[in-house]
Amino acid sequence: PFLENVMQHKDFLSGEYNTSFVDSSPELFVFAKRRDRGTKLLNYIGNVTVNGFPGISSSEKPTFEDVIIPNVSDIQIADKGTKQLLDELGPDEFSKWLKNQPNVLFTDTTFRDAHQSLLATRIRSKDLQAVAEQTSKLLPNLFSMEMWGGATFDVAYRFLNEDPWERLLTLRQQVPNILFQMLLRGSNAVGYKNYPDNLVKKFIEASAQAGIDVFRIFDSLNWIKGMEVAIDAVRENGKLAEASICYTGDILDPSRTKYDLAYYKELAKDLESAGAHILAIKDMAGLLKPQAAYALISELKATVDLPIHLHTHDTSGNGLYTYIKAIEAGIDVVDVAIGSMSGLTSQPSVNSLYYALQGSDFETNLNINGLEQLSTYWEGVRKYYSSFESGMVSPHTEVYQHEMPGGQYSNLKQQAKAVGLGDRFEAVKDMYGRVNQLFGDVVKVTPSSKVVGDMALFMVQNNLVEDDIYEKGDGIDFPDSVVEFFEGQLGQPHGGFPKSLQRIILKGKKPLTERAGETLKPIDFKDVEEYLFQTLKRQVTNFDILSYCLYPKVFMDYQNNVDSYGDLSVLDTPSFFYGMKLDEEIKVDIERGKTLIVKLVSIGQAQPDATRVIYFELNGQPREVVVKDYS
Ligand code: 3PY
Ligand code: ZN
Repeated sequence: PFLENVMQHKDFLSGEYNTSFVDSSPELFVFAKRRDRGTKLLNYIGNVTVNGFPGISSSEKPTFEDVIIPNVSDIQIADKGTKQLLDELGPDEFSKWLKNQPNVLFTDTTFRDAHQSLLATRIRSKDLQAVAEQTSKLLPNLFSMEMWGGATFDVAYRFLNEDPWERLLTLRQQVPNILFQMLLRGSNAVGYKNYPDNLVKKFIEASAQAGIDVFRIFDSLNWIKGMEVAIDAVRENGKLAEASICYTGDILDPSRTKYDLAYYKELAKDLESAGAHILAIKDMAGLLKPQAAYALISELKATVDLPIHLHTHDTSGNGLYTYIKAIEAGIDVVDVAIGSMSGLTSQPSVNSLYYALQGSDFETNLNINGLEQLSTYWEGVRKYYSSFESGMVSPHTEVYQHEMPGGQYSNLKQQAKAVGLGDRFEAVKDMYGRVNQLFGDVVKVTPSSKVVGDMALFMVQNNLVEDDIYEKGDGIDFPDSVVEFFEGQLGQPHGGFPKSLQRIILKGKKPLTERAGETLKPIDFKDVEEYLFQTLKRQVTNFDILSYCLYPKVFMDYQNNVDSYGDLSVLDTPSFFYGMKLDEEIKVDIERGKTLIVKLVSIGQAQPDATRVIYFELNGQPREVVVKDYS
């Protein structure tokens, strides 16, 4: 292929060349990949059929009922939604419009936080795309759809073998009328550590270009310095900067003085000065009790001139009541999830809220029949993902004690299982609350929540209590995330670190007192591009460069998987997770108008080298692949 490329090159054809044009023409090294998509797909199906999928408990593929996709063929997409309004008004005027319009508006989190919190972020693009146009037509009055950020970026590559940018670009095409919202972890972007400022800026620019309109920015310690770079970058890109207060503690409890109303009012003023277009109250664990919501929102409305957007989780079961009180206090937007993807560690149900507001001054103009149809769709799809459910089946008021974010619950449970503490999760949860106090009562949200979780697991695993840390800490090797936290790598907590504990954990290392981003070396994106071009042997995009910078290993592993298995996003979800049953036949649309029909005929005996031959029919022709059996 190299020679073919050379011979077609314009300099070569014109005769005006010397050999240096080979060095200066990287496109010569871009070779069209062989199109053996069928074989790659069979390799994947064979492999997952024999070896299973990580985290999927049952080896036998269940029979799922067909999901019911709402029929919207005779509904036109509304030609004017919030997306058009933002494009027309620009972010500053849009923010004023939002504050002055009289209704409570809604963000649908079903495509991001709802499944991050209920199903370990495992919903695949295929299942989102199957209902995107329907959502856009049935819920044209939404304020926004949260559909990116948080853990979706990492999980898409790492566990789902798919490209999160492609998800965003495709959904953007399908939903032209509603604002797209993402969750951005300030200087941690969509990762778990601080990144250099130029990476955070470039990531925001690319996300805006790919279709994000509202950036909900937070810092995991409510440290404004950790958010400023991101707020400025969002403003420079002409998008909406929604800066967050992360809510922790309990403003109704006079004994918890660290995070009181005065603290939140100060923070709100600082975020307004930092350039926020919208103020978010990010109640990531669902700790904001109804009366507290009323008090907090009333006070903040009187303190800042910004529209306010409330986010909560329904873990305690009080989410709807909290929203009603917030609405009475004049909240502008609340985060909700479609009925069958709501409740528990997810957001409160929009279907329920619709009815709860009937007969009040705040009735909504949402289409309840549309909401019910979407709920039916998600009820069917959710069954594909049952292995990733957290096991929580009823509201847990204990969240008011341990204060664990909704998105962390199912994850920490998996982590506990992985280190052999599956049957001691009660102790882990209890320790989580105790570690919070040990650390001086900190804000707990990704990534600070992960630090508290890691320490809780570590203490339970090693049978340690608080006194042991103080008495024997000098001889204890603490988890990396805990050491980095006390080094100030995630920023500075309100009120500072507990000094004696910091000394014990750092063992002589000097902590940072400034923002990590100030001392991190800027990334040379040209270097990264060159490296990726040489390694992947193809033209690389800005998106590739960013993904590599954020998650180098995860991104390269994904590239290897694409090389072995091709584009797996085309496969239906049951087959993706469970493979195929004997004699089963599935259809795979690999591109528009091109369908593969795959039948699993038989699975050969394991050979001495632990391989098996898998016999398929592909479009009626016999085909075999050899896979390694890891059992
Ligand atoms: C995330 O950062 O992923 C969160 O959902 C925090 O609440
Ligand atoms: Zn959340």
